[in-house]
Amino acid sequence: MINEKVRNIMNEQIKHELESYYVYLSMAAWFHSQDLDGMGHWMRVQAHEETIHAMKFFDHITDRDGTVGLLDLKQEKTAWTSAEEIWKDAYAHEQFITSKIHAIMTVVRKEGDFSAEPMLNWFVNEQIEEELNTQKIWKQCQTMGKTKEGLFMLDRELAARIFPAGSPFDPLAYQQPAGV
Ligand code: OFO
Repeated sequence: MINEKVRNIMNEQIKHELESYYVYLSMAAWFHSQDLDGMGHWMRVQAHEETIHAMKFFDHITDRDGTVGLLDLKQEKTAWTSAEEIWKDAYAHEQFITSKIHAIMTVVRKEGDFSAEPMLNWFVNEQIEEELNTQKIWKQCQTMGKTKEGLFMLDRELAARIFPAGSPFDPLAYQQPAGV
């Protein structure tokens, strides 16, 4: 059975992961409104990944006989003035999420919850990648993204990100085969 303190902080993390989903979906909407569809696509894939993160915590609590209690979601920002601003925010957001994951690890260790540590280690590693990806694109925006041509080139590159199989965010995933 899951320890109550660990359950509570993981329950809160479900909210943070779903808020991440919301943040990235808003960012996708902004990019699409600016005809930066490659960046919009990248953000849609990211949004989908965040729902997977939320469900990892959801399942961990449930599998250990705990009860998930979904909390209200908060949306801080829905408009930006440039692509560079968005990528800067995305990187800052991932740093915030890393601090939350580390806070959970602190509680897990303090409570001696050996069953939670392996799944949490997955998130510790994942956050290295999350920060790296957003920071890298933010940096590219500050260099090649300064010109219109450079920004469109970067946009095209980011269109190549692949959706996890069957993602509901993938416009192609639910397309009816021809003739059906
Ligand atoms: Fe769930 O890692 Fe991003 O936010």
